[in-house]
Amino acid sequence: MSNGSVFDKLCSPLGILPPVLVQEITQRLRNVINYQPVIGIMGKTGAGKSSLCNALFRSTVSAVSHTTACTREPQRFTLQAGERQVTLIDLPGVGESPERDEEYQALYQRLWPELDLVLWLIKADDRALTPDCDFYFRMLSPGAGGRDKVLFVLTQSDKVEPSREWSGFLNQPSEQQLTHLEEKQRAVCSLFNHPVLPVITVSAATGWHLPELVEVLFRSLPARASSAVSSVIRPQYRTQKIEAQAQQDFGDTVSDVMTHTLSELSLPGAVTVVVSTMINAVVSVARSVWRFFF
Ligand SMILES: Nc1nc2c(ncn2[C@@H]2O[C@H](COP(=O)(O)OP(=O)(O)OP(=O)(O)O)[C@@H](O)[C@H]2O)c(=O)[nH]1
Ligand SMILES: [Mg+2]
Repeated sequence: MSNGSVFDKLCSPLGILPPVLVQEITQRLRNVINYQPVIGIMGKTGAGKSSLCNALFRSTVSAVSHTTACTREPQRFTLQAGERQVTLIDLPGVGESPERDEEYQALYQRLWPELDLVLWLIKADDRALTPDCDFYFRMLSPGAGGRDKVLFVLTQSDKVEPSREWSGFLNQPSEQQLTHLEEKQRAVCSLFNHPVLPVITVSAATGWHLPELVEVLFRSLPARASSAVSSVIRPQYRTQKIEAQAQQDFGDTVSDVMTHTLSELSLPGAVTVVVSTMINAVVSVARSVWRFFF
């Protein structure tokens, strides 16, 4: 079956509505399917941004904006899987120089609303967290929102002291390393004033804890974004659990979009029952055909 005929199937319960409304809802459903999530990757230079992205996502990463003219411009990359696309934005600048901080902060404040989620990377053995902290608190003032989309990731965990104790055979930290990692996690929690999302420890080079990071990533993404992201994640991390989450989110988004569109019409009570039955029918088809689109 082609994507077009699957889409027609998805829209078939809409037949009871007036054509103008069918057209409106059909367009909004197309937008839900074609939604292009944007994920920001923040962190000092050398934190491991590129390495983590290469470890998590399918390798079809292509730069869409070049920084030849202006190194201050964040770089955008498009991840493509079939018709689905996700944009990654490399957000440099943390700790680069105090003079440039303000400029970056203003730039990122403008960019922030566009982002679905931000992975904020900190090297697990980095002792100088002040630049990250200053940047975070200056850019994201309390009450202004935006902190809820930051997912802190402690990277390069295999390098944490005593680094020679990392077990290559078991691909895991020693007890001593684990203790240091847990201390670092607690320190980050407290320094960043208890972030909304959990602080995750990973090693992109060895793959340690990447499945855990992917799980948290999918729990943290807004519902509209998880399906497209599931298309561009490396196949070994696209587990049944991740698929189930994305599928659920897709149904929820379809339901929200339809409910929102129809609520604008202030329909009479008797019609509302018919309409909500129809919404349930579309949502049920949406979940069952999810795999065709993603
Ligand atoms: N041992 C180890 N090395 C890592 C890991 N992740 C990254 N590295 C190394 O750390 C260095 C910096 O990694 P990058 O991924 O280039 O860091 P980046 O944040 O993209 O750096 P910029 O592009 O300069 O901002 C490279 O030499 C990587 O090979 C890891 O999990 N373990
Ligand atoms: Mg890089």
